[in-house]
Amino acid sequence: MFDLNAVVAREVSAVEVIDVHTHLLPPTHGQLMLYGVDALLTYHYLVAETWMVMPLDSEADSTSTVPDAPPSKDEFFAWPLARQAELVFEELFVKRTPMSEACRGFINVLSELGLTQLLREAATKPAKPRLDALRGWFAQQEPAEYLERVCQLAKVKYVVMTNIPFVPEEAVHWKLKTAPIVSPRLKTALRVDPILAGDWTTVAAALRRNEPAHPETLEGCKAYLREWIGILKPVYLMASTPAGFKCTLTRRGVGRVGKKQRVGDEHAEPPSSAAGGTPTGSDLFEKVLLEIAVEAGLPIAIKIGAVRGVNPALRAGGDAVEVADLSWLREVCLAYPHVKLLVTVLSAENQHELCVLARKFGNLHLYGCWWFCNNPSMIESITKMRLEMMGTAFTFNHTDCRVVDQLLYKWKHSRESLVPVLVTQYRKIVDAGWPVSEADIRRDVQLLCGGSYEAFMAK
Ligand code: REL
Ligand code: ZN
Repeated sequence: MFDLNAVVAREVSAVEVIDVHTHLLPPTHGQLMLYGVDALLTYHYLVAETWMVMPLDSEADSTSTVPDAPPSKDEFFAWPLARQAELVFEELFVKRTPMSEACRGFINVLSELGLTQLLREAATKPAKPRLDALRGWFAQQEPAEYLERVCQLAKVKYVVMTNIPFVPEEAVHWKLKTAPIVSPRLKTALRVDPILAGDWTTVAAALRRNEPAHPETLEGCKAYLREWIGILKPVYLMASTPAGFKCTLTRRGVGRVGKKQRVGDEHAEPPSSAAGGTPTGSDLFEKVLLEIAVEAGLPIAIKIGAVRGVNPALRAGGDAVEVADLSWLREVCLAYPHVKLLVTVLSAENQHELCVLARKFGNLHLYGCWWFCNNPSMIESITKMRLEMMGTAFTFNHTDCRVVDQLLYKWKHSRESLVPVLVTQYRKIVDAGWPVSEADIRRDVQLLCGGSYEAFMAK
């Protein structure tokens, strides 16, 4: 028998991964493609960690004339990005040991780029600004080439983006005469959170603003999604659920993908719409998103368990987690057997139940260790359970990167976590008498890192 540990480590480090969900945007989106030292340090994970150690807002005196007096959160966010980054670096890397996963990630990004020496110099400089030399290095990178270089270094075949037509600054890039040149490393996904959130104000505003405008009705909403599917050609539709989300189905989705859905049940109008009110998230999910998914033959990627804006002052860093009730998901899987659902959950408590559901429904594919679960200890325990319950029929991880360079650390850390878990599982099979070959290991690693996702998408 070959050296199991060495072969698994070799295959995991060599595999070209598919990153099934990120927030990266193409170079043609200009400033919206984030990369470099300031974007890395102002990642909301690090900003939230910084505010754990800053004085309380009430202690921060905005009128203080003392140089370097601590800012309030609002002042901090009003600062130029470079100044915010200097503060984060000072608090988390200079005054303290950069112990957390996100801090280690920043160190590893620079190490992968060969910039460790510049980082050390930054940390030992006598005063701020500490990061100018690093800033200078990133300023020399040409965005499109840099994206390509990072993908090669991180061994990422392609990433799926998050494309949000509801955000005007993003939408504008897709409506230009010269359409955005999307690198083959970037695939599109149509993100529609306001629909699941039942945020009719945002939806209606987008319908009005769109050129051409669409009527502010469920039909108008479907027309809007059809138009954006035409523009983006997404690989899937995606939404995260609002806290406490439930969907009460009023119809049975017996339609096959690519065909118009047959409506089985005549009392189909949601009570709120029937009463002339605005539709709920449940209405919009059923009567708009599921219908469009059936019609366009597109999977829906759902992210469950975030509680948005628990501390609004922290902006993107202010979201938290809840244990979600997944009973509605069970109903949807059953009622819409031909709609493919890619699902991830945020709470540790929901992971086991989701594994069970994935075993029950061939139209549910489980992907990634999302956000607060994307730490080695969690990745290892969650992946161990998934291998035990699902074999290789799931997608091991996604990065959720917002900054291009993060691909370097997030995949490095994920690969590190996968090796011991796989080795332990293989050992058990080998001990039981099954001959695991090197080719088996290569195939399994490929399945876990994108192969199972592509097989599911091709179903
Ligand atoms: O796609 C999402 O809903 C989340 O991943 C984001 O809202 C979140 O801020 C993200 O950066 C987490 O990793
Ligand atoms: Zn995300």
